[in-house]
Amino acid sequence: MKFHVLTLFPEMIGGAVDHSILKRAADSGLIEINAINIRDYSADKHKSVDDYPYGGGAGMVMQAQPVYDSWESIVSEGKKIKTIYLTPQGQTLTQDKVKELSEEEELILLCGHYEGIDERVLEEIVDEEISVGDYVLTGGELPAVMIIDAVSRLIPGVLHNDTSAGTESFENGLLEYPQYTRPETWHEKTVPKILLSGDHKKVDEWREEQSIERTKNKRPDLYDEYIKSGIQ
Ligand code: 9D3
Repeated sequence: MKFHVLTLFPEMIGGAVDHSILKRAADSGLIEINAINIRDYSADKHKSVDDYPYGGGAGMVMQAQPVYDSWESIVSEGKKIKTIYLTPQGQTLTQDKVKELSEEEELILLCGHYEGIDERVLEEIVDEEISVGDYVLTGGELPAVMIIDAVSRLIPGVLHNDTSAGTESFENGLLEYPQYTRPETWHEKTVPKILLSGDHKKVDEWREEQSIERTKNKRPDLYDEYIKSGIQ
């Protein structure tokens, strides 16, 4: 999967994905990250990319031309690549959406800054708008990294254990069961006896029970969905 990120702060993308799992995925060619500095496409000698909003108001608006030209530099070879604008006004990212995006061969992630981007270029290039939740950030760079992270781990070979991406939180609509490792006693707390029994069937049943109980307590909203889904 190739991720193109259109941004005024390309170092925020490179820095965040140059570690551990994503670094290994990039090194082994499973993912590729192409961070493009929109400022490199500025047409004026001062390299400006923003201007005052027509109609007045606070702040600056990113101009259509450098955004369009940076986008055009990616799609000029004629291929159709889904373009996603990261914006607080978008649909909230979900695991279902992440799964859908992981089916694409390439993605273009457009990050906004200042008071937004000239609407006319958005009309021409954006296929989908995505938010990462109802809170206010300074720009779309961290959301772009979140999408890269969430999508990459669904690509076969990116995670060591290829079953682990499928059997965890949100996959069946339940939270994960609690985990324990050595020592058997820590701060006077012991590991649940059943996990030491070696009875895999019993262990599986206990874990499922714990998942359901946890979801009921910690995420009653997910628990309601789980009940309504009828998959118990
Ligand atoms: C002055 C602009 N704001 C009016 C209240 C709106 C605004 C636009 C852009 C506020 C923040 C931002 C920067 N955020 C993002 O670009 C962003 C974002 C976010 O802030 N929250 C959740 N998801 C996302 S995706 C992109």
